[in-house]
Amino acid sequence: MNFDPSLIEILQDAKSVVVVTGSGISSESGVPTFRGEDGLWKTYRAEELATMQAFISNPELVWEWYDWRRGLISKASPNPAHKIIAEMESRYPEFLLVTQNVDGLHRKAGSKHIVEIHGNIRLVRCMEEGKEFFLEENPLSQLPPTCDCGALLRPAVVWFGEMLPVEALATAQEHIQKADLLITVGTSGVVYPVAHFPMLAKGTGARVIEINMERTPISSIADFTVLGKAGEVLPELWKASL
Ligand code: BJW
Repeated sequence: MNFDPSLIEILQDAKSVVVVTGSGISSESGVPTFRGEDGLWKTYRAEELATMQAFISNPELVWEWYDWRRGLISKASPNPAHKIIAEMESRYPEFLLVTQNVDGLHRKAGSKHIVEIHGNIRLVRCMEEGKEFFLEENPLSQLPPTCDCGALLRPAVVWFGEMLPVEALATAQEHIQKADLLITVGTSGVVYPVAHFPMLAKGTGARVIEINMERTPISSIADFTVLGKAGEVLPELWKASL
């Protein structure tokens, strides 16, 4: 792969870096994305399942979707893109990974400075008591699963119309405001508030690099958009910048 020399310079000169990832980074690990060809489960779109309204009207259906995804995720391994991002931590004095993914693959790859801004699919929350804990049973023997107290359990993830975890959002925003480089990888850039992060970074003078298979709304403000598979582009880009 041939890269523009100024793109490589940006990677070499950066001191404070934020990487924002979306489901596209895990597609090469066998985890489906939300939109596009991959994004349908049965006849449902993510927007129809990832809501409290959907859960209240049909918890079994929503849990069936999560149980299916939990199964895929439990068998998935990090790909070269996850591994390069884990390596990035030790190169930059300031580094934060903000992932919208709930699959835990970044942690499996070794990332430590990470914010899982939409939660984690292995975690569940009691609808009555609010307590959260890891539910490792896979597949689940009972759909929908219930808490010891008898109440319904829900996946501890962020659905449409719900607030993102306050601390996670604040950490992400603080790092973005002092970053000199923000890199997005495998996100369509349509789901807020994360979709606003590249603009926030531009507003405080940072450079923005996008890696995606296709152009997205982020492309119009990015300094560079590199089209291709994250698992192929990131290792090449990283090697070229060493
Ligand atoms: C590759 C590749 C490869 C493929 N290599 N690339 C305006 C301002 C602010 C808010 C809103 C607004 N308008 C509407 C809202 C509300 C809403 C929203 O954003 N809606 C939009 C759809 C318009 N946002 C919310 O409700 C959020 N909360 C909120 O704003 O709270 C405040 C509030 C409260 C009450 C009322 C109003 C405001 C919460 C959003 C929660 C999103 N949750 C989900 C599910 C998480 C749990 C789960 O996993 O089940 O998060 S939905 C889904 O979308 C998931 C993802 O994290 C998220 C983003 O998707 P992502 O990761 O970008 O995936 P895709 O599929 O869209 O894209 C994949 C990309 O990868 C593609 O571009 C491919 O090309 C690429 N790709 N393979 C590189 N190999």
